[in-house]
Amino acid sequence: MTELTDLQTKTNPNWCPGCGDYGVQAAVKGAIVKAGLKTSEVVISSGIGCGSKIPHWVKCYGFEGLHGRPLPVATGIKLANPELTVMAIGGDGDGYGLGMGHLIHSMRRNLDITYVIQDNQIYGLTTGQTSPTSEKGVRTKSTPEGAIEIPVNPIELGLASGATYIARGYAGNLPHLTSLIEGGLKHRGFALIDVFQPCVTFNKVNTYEYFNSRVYTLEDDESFVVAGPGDPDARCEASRRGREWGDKIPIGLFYREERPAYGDEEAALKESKPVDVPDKVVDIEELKSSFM
Ligand SMILES: Cc1ncc(C[n+]2csc(CCOP(=O)(O)OP(=O)(O)O)c2C)c(N)n1
Ligand code: SF4
Ligand SMILES: [Mg+2]
Repeated sequence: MTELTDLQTKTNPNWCPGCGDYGVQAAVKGAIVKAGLKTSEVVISSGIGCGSKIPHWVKCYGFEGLHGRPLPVATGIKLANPELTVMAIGGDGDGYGLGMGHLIHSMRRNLDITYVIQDNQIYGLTTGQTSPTSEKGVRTKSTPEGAIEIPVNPIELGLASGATYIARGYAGNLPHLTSLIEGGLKHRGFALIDVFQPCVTFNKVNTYEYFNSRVYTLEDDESFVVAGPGDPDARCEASRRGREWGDKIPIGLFYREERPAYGDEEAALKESKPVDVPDKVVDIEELKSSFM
């Protein structure tokens, strides 16, 4: 049985004191333990950003790649060795900006991947520019007169693109976030988990105080039913709650659907897994000439 101490790395994170990424890191570790996974069964693929450094500080397999590219790497790992539990983790800039194309197609493919997006509504690592989820009008280094665009809505994006587990958590509510990530790890299919992750250094609007006075959990709202594919009214309600933003902002599981994951329907994977194909020495000249 995996204990939290098994996931402890030799070095500690260097995020700013109070950064929401500490909460995400703790929730990821807690979810791996609660899901009953061995450290050798889990891989975390990340992009580039403050939050994307997380593979350095969760002791399982990890790959910190390129900005916006955690999903192509996660896809390759999952299809090569479907027995692994694969997570992708990265910032809002990483996932909803440069990586947006990968995100949409990964969701409609229903790859069996859990994607945690550290949504601090800012570019943290590059010291405070607007991100795709920054609110309209917010003043940052890159928008001194205020952001002109409206933000991406992750919940509606997930619903429209075919993700089969769509949730939103908050780094300031650790038990709730842990259980959402645990649910994503156990879910067979693409889990999108957007996480409010305060950047205490560069986002002076969306702070812990801001979220503490606004967030409520859908699980505590008796009038809310988690939507599925066969219930159009509940799906509309999930979309409406996803747009709710102001004095009250919901967190929790919005939508869940059981649909075959991409790897389940790929004929080549039914025959053999790439990881099981024995290594063989390739004659590079022969290979090149076969393409001539
Ligand atoms: C292809 C490419 N474009 C731009 C960058 C510069 N860059 C590094 S991190 C980053 C944004 C970070 O913001 P986010 O993904 O939200 O992560 P955070 O730091 O907020 O956790 C950018 C633009 C890069 N490394 N590679
Ligand atoms: S800059 Fe922001 S996101 Fe990055 S470590 Fe500091 S508080 Fe966290
Ligand atoms: Mg960010």
